[in-house]
Amino acid sequence: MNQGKSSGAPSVAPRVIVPDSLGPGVLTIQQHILHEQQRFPGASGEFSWLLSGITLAAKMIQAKVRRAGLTDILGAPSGEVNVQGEVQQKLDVYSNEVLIHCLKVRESVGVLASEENEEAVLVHQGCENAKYAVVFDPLDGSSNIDVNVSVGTTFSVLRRPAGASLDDPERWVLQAGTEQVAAGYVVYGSSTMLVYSVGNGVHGFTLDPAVGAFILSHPNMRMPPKGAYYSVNEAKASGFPEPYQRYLQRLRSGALGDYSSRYIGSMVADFHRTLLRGGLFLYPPTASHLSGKLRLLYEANPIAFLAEQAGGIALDGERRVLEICPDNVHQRTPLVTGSIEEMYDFMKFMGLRL
Ligand code: AHM
Ligand code: MG
Repeated sequence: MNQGKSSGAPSVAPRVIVPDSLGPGVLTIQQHILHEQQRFPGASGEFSWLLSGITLAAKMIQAKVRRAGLTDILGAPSGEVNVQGEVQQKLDVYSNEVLIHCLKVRESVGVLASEENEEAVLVHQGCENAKYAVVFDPLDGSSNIDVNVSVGTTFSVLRRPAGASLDDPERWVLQAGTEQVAAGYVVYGSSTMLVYSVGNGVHGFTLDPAVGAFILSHPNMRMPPKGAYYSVNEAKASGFPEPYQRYLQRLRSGALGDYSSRYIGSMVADFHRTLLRGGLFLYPPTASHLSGKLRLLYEANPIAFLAEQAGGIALDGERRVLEICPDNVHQRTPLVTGSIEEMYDFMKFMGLRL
């Protein structure tokens, strides 16, 4: 039989269509990231590899969080405080170590900055060619750790600025939130969910503990245009600037609709509800934190990026959070974020035009 060897035609591998009975219904976060990467011509896969470091860390942290009451991981190590002067919990310290461990071996990562470390640190391995900095709060909602209430992890990925030297890691991270190339959070709640964006919408993945993979459960998340909840630490309201106090009175008055309050005290969990159900999350300036309590780079910026990507708005009370040019790694900011209708109403009430 003529095998076609003499014709000179290139041999063509027979085309086999592999049946996929699961169909597109089961998409892991790794598959999703690879798919997103195809949008960037010339993408080398480094970015996907970086994000897989975050998903690995998230799985390791959630495993510890899930067993927290069974192991000696609750509470504070003797007398440790972080750079904010706040008591560090053992889980804070563990989560920080896990993220550093999982990210520092990614060659594309040059600089890491964390709520738990005083300075932005240069990652030694492979940083000559490194393209990215990653900033994170390893475990947000520390006051909730010991009482079995949802906590989270927030992260933001920034591109190395042109000409930024290895001697100046701060320059890598002191960038406005508009420069984020990816941002997201993990919420360790009734399930573990990772929500992220690379600037092409917001996508949510639920960890399937039986499989050990984050599975796409919430594609193209959109914040409802209006909600029925507002979320703020009302116990501190007498220390809020007076316009905020009057605005809360407006929300309670029913002028904008019938609202209930919800406040968990873990920003990630409070924002996650706001993303799914709409409404407002506020952390205004207070008597003890005149610039607000939340940290700009690794708390407010990722949340603001996701809020805008999902069709919401995020302000520091005066301007877009994402437009703030930081001068300090641990800089704080007020944060008001939520659905478009409530945020327009807030802006009108405060006399803001953006
Ligand atoms: P943390 O990083 O020490 O956990 O602090 C941040 C948390 C946020 O998750 C939350 O929104 C806020 O602090 C709660 O603060 P408060 O107890 O003052 O309401
Ligand atoms: Mg924290």
